[in-house]
Amino acid sequence: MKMLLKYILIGNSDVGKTTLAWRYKFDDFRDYFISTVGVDVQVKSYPMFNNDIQILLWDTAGQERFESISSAFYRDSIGVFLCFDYSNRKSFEDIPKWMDLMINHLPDYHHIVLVGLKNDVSNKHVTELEAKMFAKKHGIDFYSVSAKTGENVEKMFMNLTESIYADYRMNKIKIPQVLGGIKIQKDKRKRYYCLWW
Ligand SMILES: Nc1nc2c(ncn2[C@@H]2O[C@H](COP(=O)(O)OP(=O)(O)O)[C@@H](O)[C@H]2O)c(=O)[nH]1
Ligand SMILES: [Mg+2]
Repeated sequence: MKMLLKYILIGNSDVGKTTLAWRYKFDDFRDYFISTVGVDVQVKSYPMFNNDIQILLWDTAGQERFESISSAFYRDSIGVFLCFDYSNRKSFEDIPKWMDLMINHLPDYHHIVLVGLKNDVSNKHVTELEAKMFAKKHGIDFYSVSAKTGENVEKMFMNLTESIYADYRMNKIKIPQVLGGIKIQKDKRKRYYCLWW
């Protein structure tokens, strides 16, 4: 059995989304897929609990203006990583705009994670406390990560994947309801990509 989970990276240009996706991929490289519709998708497998869980991590390819991201990018996303950059105050202040923009396009079952990127920099213009407070106010998770050092990267993706898997095992995810956001596939053919377009 194969579970396919679509995760997306959202946030202003230059906050470090692509670097994060590459860091995630290099820890366990499986595949790399460049689409023709302006998104890059990193694929990563997790053989857990006798299941093969595959994460499809979608990254916008340089079109991070709010209006230019099509609703297809958000559709069926079971995990949303809302990214800001510790060294860029505006990237944090724009987070509510990203939330407003995408919220109506997400499936009923989804998780939103606030991500503070470039945790390694010394010139921080956002404090961890205010990021934590924002996350708490909106009932979402928060991680402080660095794609440069790798701090918290694997842990962040792994924790989300484990909690989705647990919800699935406890029947909290109704498959027809999230059809598209989560797919179960019984054979090993690589044709699953087409399910997402
Ligand atoms: N110090 C530091 N710089 C980073 C980190 N991640 C990305 N960068 C730098 O930030 C810039 C923008 O990164 P990029 O991944 O292209 O951002 P994107 O536009 O959001 O995809 C690049 O110069 C990266 O080298 C990080 O964790 N720490
Ligand atoms: Mg990028």
